[in-house]
Amino acid sequence: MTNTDRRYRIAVIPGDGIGKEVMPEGVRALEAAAAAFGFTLDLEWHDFACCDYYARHGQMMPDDWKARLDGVDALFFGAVGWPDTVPDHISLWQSLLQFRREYDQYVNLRPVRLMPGVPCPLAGRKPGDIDFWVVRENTEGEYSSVGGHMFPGTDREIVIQETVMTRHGVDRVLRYAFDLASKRERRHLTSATKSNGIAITMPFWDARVEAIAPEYPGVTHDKYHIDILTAQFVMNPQRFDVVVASNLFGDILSDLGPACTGTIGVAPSANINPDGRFPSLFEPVHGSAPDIAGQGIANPVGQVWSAVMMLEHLGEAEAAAAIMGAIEATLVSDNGRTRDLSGSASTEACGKAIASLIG
Ligand code: GGG
Repeated sequence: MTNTDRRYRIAVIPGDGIGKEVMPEGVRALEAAAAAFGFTLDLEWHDFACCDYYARHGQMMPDDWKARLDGVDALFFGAVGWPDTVPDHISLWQSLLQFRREYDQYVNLRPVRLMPGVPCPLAGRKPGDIDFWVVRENTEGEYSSVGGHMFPGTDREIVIQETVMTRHGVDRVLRYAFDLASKRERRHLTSATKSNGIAITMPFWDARVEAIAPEYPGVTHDKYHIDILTAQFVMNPQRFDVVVASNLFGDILSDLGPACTGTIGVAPSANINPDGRFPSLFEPVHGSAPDIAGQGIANPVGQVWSAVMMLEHLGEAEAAAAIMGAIEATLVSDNGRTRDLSGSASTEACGKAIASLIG
């Protein structure tokens, strides 16, 4: 979707905790790429969708947030959550989940790739051995917040929460995943299920996989129950190519995958509205990490790699590839690795090392 004038309006939303620390490094890489490849970024920084904003206003976002973001080409997001101030279910539901749902970002695309320079906790694996995508359904499923809480605080207390799966919602994310698999060398799709225990929604999900598979005759597919699938991620991650999953299962798998390849700190994600009607959102997989926030030691690679995914989405493929090359060079260098990768670089030093290699 390259704009003819190659000028992009980007909403920059650092969010909470280490989101505020890694975001400047994501922006540093973007600005270096814009200078080197001749496009213009109009970066609009926003202080909402974070718990500081909640402390001041009693809500995570202004009522007119959509008007403020009207016309942006993409959202570049950091992390959300500061449970000491705002319960997690409020901070997430009033920010990130609003963006995903209101902008119909029904695909959450998350790579799982063993990168050079990143020590793999699984013995004997080298870069190239593990390289697959998790496609997470992103607007319905288990994260639908349909249910009720009755008789709170009494011994008759009841809580009910429903999973919502629509044929429209399931089919479109499955087609996206099959389509992605059809463009890859191995052309294989794995679907996460739990149809033996979750006996209404998951058999429906499985049946939609079988209904759509014939549209993609070149793609092989299989199904795994989520429990054994998580075990296979640890034991045999090299067998996967594209993995499609419901909202909850995809959330879990896309943290587990990067953990199996060394660190969640490098993992990016794209929350995509594939039809382009609404802007897409790019963010690292990791959260706000209150345990290390404020120390300047967070790994900024997940944020910078999210910038790569954003530039690919905007049609700036050359610039995206240049940033990716800079990330890879930094990960194998002596001075650019952060502590989670057994290095000693600060967040800023790692970001500066990446930016210096772009161009
Ligand atoms: N940058 C990602 C982030 O802030 N994640 C917080 C979180 O809890 N996310 C849950 C989700 O992705 O659904």
